[in-house]
Amino acid sequence: MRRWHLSVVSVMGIVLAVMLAGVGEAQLSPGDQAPNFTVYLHDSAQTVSLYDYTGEIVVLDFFHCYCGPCHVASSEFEPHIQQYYDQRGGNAAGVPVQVMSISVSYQQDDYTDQYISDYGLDLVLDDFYWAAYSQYSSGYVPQFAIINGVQQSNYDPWEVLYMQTGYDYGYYLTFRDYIDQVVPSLLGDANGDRKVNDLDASILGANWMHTGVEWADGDFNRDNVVNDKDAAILAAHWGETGPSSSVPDPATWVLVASGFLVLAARRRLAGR
Ligand SMILES: [Ca+2]
Ligand SMILES: [Ca+2]
Repeated sequence: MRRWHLSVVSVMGIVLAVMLAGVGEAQLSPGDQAPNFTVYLHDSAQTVSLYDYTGEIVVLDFFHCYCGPCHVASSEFEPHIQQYYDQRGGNAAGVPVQVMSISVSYQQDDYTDQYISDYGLDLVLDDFYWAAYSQYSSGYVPQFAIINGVQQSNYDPWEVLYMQTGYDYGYYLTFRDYIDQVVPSLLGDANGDRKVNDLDASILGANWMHTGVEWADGDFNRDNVVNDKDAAILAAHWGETGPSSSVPDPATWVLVASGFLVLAARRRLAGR
Protein backbone atom coordinates (compact mmCIF):
# COMPACT_ATOMS: atom_id res chain seq x y z
CA MET A 1 0.00 0.00 0.00
CA ARG A 2 2.76 2.42 0.91
CA ARG A 3 4.59 1.81 -2.38
CA TRP A 4 1.38 2.57 -4.26
CA HIS A 5 0.87 5.70 -2.22
CA LEU A 6 4.42 6.81 -2.95
CA SER A 7 3.96 6.35 -6.66
CA VAL A 8 0.87 8.54 -6.60
CA VAL A 9 2.60 11.37 -4.78
CA SER A 10 5.62 10.98 -7.06
CA VAL A 11 3.44 11.59 -10.08
CA MET A 12 1.90 14.61 -8.39
CA GLY A 13 5.38 15.88 -7.71
CA ILE A 14 6.39 15.49 -11.34
CA VAL A 15 3.29 17.37 -12.43
CA LEU A 16 4.13 20.23 -10.10
CA ALA A 17 7.78 20.15 -11.20
CA VAL A 18 6.72 20.56 -14.81
CA MET A 19 4.55 23.49 -13.84
CA LEU A 20 7.45 25.49 -12.50
CA ALA A 21 10.98 26.34 -13.52
CA GLY A 22 13.67 28.88 -12.78
CA VAL A 23 13.99 28.46 -9.02
CA GLY A 24 17.21 29.48 -7.31
CA GLU A 25 20.27 27.44 -6.45
CA ALA A 26 21.08 26.43 -2.89
CA GLN A 27 22.34 29.49 -1.05
CA LEU A 28 24.47 27.59 1.45
CA SER A 29 27.44 25.26 1.12
CA PRO A 30 29.28 23.04 3.56
CA GLY A 31 31.60 25.22 5.63
CA ASP A 32 29.19 28.15 5.71
CA GLN A 33 27.66 29.29 8.97
CA ALA A 34 24.07 28.09 9.25
CA PRO A 35 21.73 31.06 9.65
CA ASN A 36 19.38 30.95 12.60
CA PHE A 37 15.62 30.81 12.05
CA THR A 38 12.51 30.75 14.17
CA VAL A 39 9.42 28.80 13.14
CA TYR A 40 6.38 27.33 14.86
CA LEU A 41 6.09 23.92 16.37
CA HIS A 42 3.55 22.06 14.25
CA ASP A 43 -0.02 23.08 15.04
CA SER A 44 1.16 25.15 18.00
CA ALA A 45 1.77 28.74 19.08
CA GLN A 46 5.17 27.72 20.45
CA THR A 47 8.22 28.78 18.45
CA VAL A 48 11.44 26.88 17.94
CA SER A 49 14.78 28.26 16.77
CA LEU A 50 17.73 26.45 15.27
CA TYR A 51 20.07 28.00 17.81
CA ASP A 52 17.99 26.52 20.66
CA TYR A 53 19.88 23.32 19.88
CA THR A 54 23.30 24.38 21.11
CA GLY A 55 25.48 21.33 21.78
CA GLU A 56 23.63 19.09 19.32
CA ILE A 57 23.89 18.08 15.68
CA VAL A 58 20.76 19.20 13.83
CA VAL A 59 19.47 17.55 10.67
CA LEU A 60 17.03 19.74 8.78
CA ASP A 61 14.51 17.85 6.63
CA PHE A 62 12.33 20.21 4.61
CA PHE A 63 9.34 18.25 3.29
CA HIS A 64 6.01 18.60 1.56
CA CYS A 65 3.34 15.94 1.91
CA TYR A 66 2.82 15.73 -1.89
CA CYS A 67 6.50 14.97 -2.55
CA GLY A 68 7.31 11.30 -3.10
CA PRO A 69 11.02 11.37 -2.14
CA CYS A 70 10.03 13.25 1.02
CA HIS A 71 7.94 10.26 2.08
CA VAL A 72 10.92 7.97 1.53
CA ALA A 73 13.23 10.21 3.55
CA SER A 74 10.84 10.71 6.45
CA SER A 75 10.07 6.99 6.63
CA GLU A 76 13.79 6.28 6.99
CA PHE A 77 14.95 9.24 9.07
CA GLU A 78 12.81 8.55 12.11
CA PRO A 79 14.05 4.97 12.69
CA HIS A 80 17.50 5.20 11.10
CA ILE A 81 18.62 8.67 12.22
CA GLN A 82 16.53 9.96 15.14
CA GLN A 83 15.92 6.71 16.98
CA TYR A 84 19.26 5.24 15.93
CA TYR A 85 21.19 8.02 17.66
CA ASP A 86 18.78 8.33 20.58
CA GLN A 87 19.38 4.67 21.39
CA ARG A 88 23.16 5.15 21.24
CA GLY A 89 23.29 8.29 23.34
CA GLY A 90 24.36 10.48 20.43
CA ASN A 91 26.75 10.27 17.51
CA ALA A 92 30.02 8.32 17.51
CA ALA A 93 31.49 10.86 19.96
CA GLY A 94 28.34 11.12 22.07
CA VAL A 95 26.91 14.33 20.62
CA PRO A 96 23.06 14.38 20.66
CA VAL A 97 21.37 14.38 17.25
CA GLN A 98 18.04 16.04 16.46
CA VAL A 99 16.10 15.73 13.22
CA MET A 100 13.89 18.73 12.50
CA SER A 101 11.13 17.81 10.06
CA ILE A 102 10.04 21.12 8.57
CA SER A 103 6.82 21.27 6.59
CA VAL A 104 6.92 23.80 3.77
CA SER A 105 3.19 23.57 3.14
CA TYR A 106 1.58 26.99 3.29
CA GLN A 107 -1.20 25.97 5.65
CA GLN A 108 -2.34 23.21 7.96
CA ASP A 109 -3.94 20.31 6.14
CA ASP A 110 -5.02 16.75 6.78
CA TYR A 111 -2.46 15.30 4.35
CA THR A 112 0.40 16.79 6.31
CA ASP A 113 -1.08 15.52 9.57
CA GLN A 114 -1.39 12.06 8.06
CA TYR A 115 2.22 12.23 6.86
CA ILE A 116 3.45 13.13 10.34
CA SER A 117 1.37 10.34 11.85
CA ASP A 118 2.44 7.73 9.27
CA TYR A 119 6.12 8.24 9.96
CA GLY A 120 5.90 9.05 13.68
CA LEU A 121 7.95 12.22 13.25
CA ASP A 122 9.53 13.41 16.49
CA LEU A 123 9.95 17.14 15.98
CA VAL A 124 7.81 18.80 13.30
CA LEU A 125 7.87 22.50 12.49
CA ASP A 126 5.59 24.61 10.30
CA ASP A 127 7.37 26.96 7.92
CA PHE A 128 4.34 28.46 6.14
CA TYR A 129 6.20 31.62 5.15
CA TRP A 130 9.49 29.87 4.42
CA ALA A 131 11.44 31.77 7.07
CA ALA A 132 13.77 28.77 7.26
CA TYR A 133 13.30 27.16 3.85
CA SER A 134 14.16 30.33 1.93
CA GLN A 135 17.61 30.29 3.55
CA TYR A 136 18.38 26.62 2.92
CA SER A 137 16.45 25.98 -0.27
CA SER A 138 17.64 24.99 -3.70
CA GLY A 139 14.03 25.41 -4.81
CA TYR A 140 13.22 21.73 -4.34
CA VAL A 141 12.12 19.32 -1.68
CA PRO A 142 13.20 17.29 0.06
CA GLN A 143 16.01 19.60 1.09
CA PHE A 144 18.41 18.60 3.83
CA ALA A 145 21.13 20.25 5.88
CA ILE A 146 23.31 18.84 8.63
CA ILE A 147 24.45 21.51 11.08
CA ASN A 148 26.97 21.40 13.92
CA GLY A 149 25.61 22.99 17.07
CA VAL A 150 28.61 21.98 19.22
CA GLN A 151 30.32 25.20 20.20
CA GLN A 152 33.82 23.74 20.55
CA SER A 153 34.63 20.83 18.26
CA ASN A 154 36.55 19.94 15.12
CA TYR A 155 34.04 22.15 13.23
CA ASP A 156 33.00 25.76 13.78
CA PRO A 157 29.88 26.50 15.82
CA TRP A 158 26.81 26.32 13.53
CA GLU A 159 28.90 25.20 10.59
CA VAL A 160 26.98 23.55 7.75
CA LEU A 161 28.44 20.05 7.45
CA TYR A 162 26.43 18.80 4.52
CA MET A 163 23.68 19.86 2.10
CA GLN A 164 21.59 17.51 -0.01
CA THR A 165 18.62 17.92 -2.29
CA GLY A 166 16.46 14.89 -3.12
CA TYR A 167 16.45 11.46 -1.54
CA ASP A 168 16.35 7.76 -2.35
CA TYR A 169 16.19 4.62 -0.25
CA GLY A 170 19.22 4.07 1.99
CA TYR A 171 20.66 7.55 1.76
CA TYR A 172 20.46 7.91 5.52
CA LEU A 173 23.81 6.08 5.60
CA THR A 174 25.45 9.09 3.96
CA PHE A 175 23.92 11.33 6.60
CA ARG A 176 25.30 9.13 9.35
CA ASP A 177 28.80 9.49 7.89
CA TYR A 178 28.62 13.26 8.31
CA ILE A 179 26.88 13.18 11.66
CA ASP A 180 29.59 10.93 13.07
CA GLN A 181 32.36 13.34 12.01
CA VAL A 182 31.62 15.81 14.79
CA VAL A 183 33.94 15.34 17.76
CA PRO A 184 33.72 17.78 20.70
CA SER A 185 37.00 19.34 21.78
CA LEU A 186 38.63 18.06 24.92
CA LEU A 187 38.85 20.73 27.60
CA GLY A 188 42.53 21.63 27.88
CA ASP A 189 43.44 20.35 24.41
CA ALA A 190 44.74 23.54 22.82
CA ASN A 191 46.44 21.94 19.82
CA GLY A 192 43.54 19.61 18.97
CA ASP A 193 45.52 16.37 19.02
CA ARG A 194 42.97 14.72 21.34
CA LYS A 195 45.42 14.57 24.23
CA VAL A 196 45.76 16.95 27.17
CA ASN A 197 49.45 17.05 27.98
CA ASP A 198 52.63 19.12 28.17
CA LEU A 199 52.25 20.38 24.60
CA ASP A 200 49.04 22.12 25.61
CA ALA A 201 50.66 23.43 28.78
CA SER A 202 53.45 24.94 26.65
CA ILE A 203 50.91 26.72 24.45
CA LEU A 204 49.12 28.05 27.50
CA GLY A 205 52.39 29.21 29.01
CA ALA A 206 53.46 30.98 25.81
CA ASN A 207 50.21 32.96 25.81
CA TRP A 208 50.05 33.64 29.54
CA MET A 209 48.03 36.82 30.29
CA HIS A 210 47.63 37.52 26.60
CA THR A 211 44.27 38.93 25.53
CA GLY A 212 42.36 38.65 22.26
CA VAL A 213 43.06 34.93 22.38
CA GLU A 214 41.22 31.80 21.26
CA TRP A 215 40.89 28.18 22.30
CA ALA A 216 44.02 27.26 20.33
CA ASP A 217 45.97 29.77 22.45
CA GLY A 218 44.86 28.16 25.69
CA ASP A 219 41.71 30.22 26.36
CA PHE A 220 39.56 27.26 27.33
CA ASN A 221 36.84 29.23 29.09
CA ARG A 222 36.62 31.68 26.17
CA ASP A 223 36.85 34.87 28.21
CA ASN A 224 39.51 36.31 25.88
CA VAL A 225 42.40 36.06 28.32
CA VAL A 226 44.77 33.21 29.14
CA ASN A 227 45.18 33.06 32.90
CA ASP A 228 44.91 30.89 36.00
CA LYS A 229 41.32 29.91 35.17
CA ASP A 230 42.49 28.26 31.96
CA ALA A 231 45.41 26.65 33.78
CA ALA A 232 42.95 25.17 36.25
CA ILE A 233 40.87 23.72 33.39
CA LEU A 234 43.98 22.21 31.84
CA ALA A 235 45.07 20.74 35.15
CA ALA A 236 41.62 19.26 35.77
CA HIS A 237 41.73 17.42 32.43
CA TRP A 238 45.44 16.55 32.45
CA GLY A 239 46.17 13.22 30.75
CA GLU A 240 42.73 12.85 29.18
CA THR A 241 42.41 11.56 25.62
CA GLY A 242 39.48 11.52 23.27
CA PRO A 243 38.16 9.78 20.17
CA SER A 244 39.56 10.91 16.84
CA SER A 245 37.45 11.80 13.84
CA SER A 246 37.63 9.97 10.53
CA VAL A 247 37.25 11.13 6.95
CA PRO A 248 34.10 10.20 5.01
CA ASP A 249 34.31 7.90 2.01
CA PRO A 250 34.34 10.03 -1.18
CA ALA A 251 31.71 7.70 -2.63
CA THR A 252 29.26 9.04 -0.07
CA TRP A 253 29.48 12.54 -1.54
CA VAL A 254 27.18 11.59 -4.38
CA LEU A 255 24.14 13.82 -4.71
CA VAL A 256 20.76 12.55 -5.70
CA ALA A 257 19.88 13.94 -9.10
CA SER A 258 16.38 12.59 -9.53
CA GLY A 259 13.00 12.75 -7.93
CA PHE A 260 12.97 16.45 -7.21
CA LEU A 261 9.82 18.41 -6.69
CA VAL A 262 9.44 22.11 -7.27
CA LEU A 263 6.85 23.75 -5.11
CA ALA A 264 4.15 25.82 -6.69
CA ALA A 265 3.71 27.60 -3.39
CA ARG A 266 6.86 29.66 -3.98
CA ARG A 267 5.09 31.96 -6.40
CA ARG A 268 2.08 32.06 -4.18
CA LEU A 269 4.21 33.15 -1.24
CA ALA A 270 6.24 35.57 -3.32
CA GLY A 271 3.00 37.43 -3.98
CA ARG A 272 2.29 37.99 -0.29
CA1 LIG B 1 46.76 18.42 23.00
CA1 LIG C 1 40.48 32.26 29.58
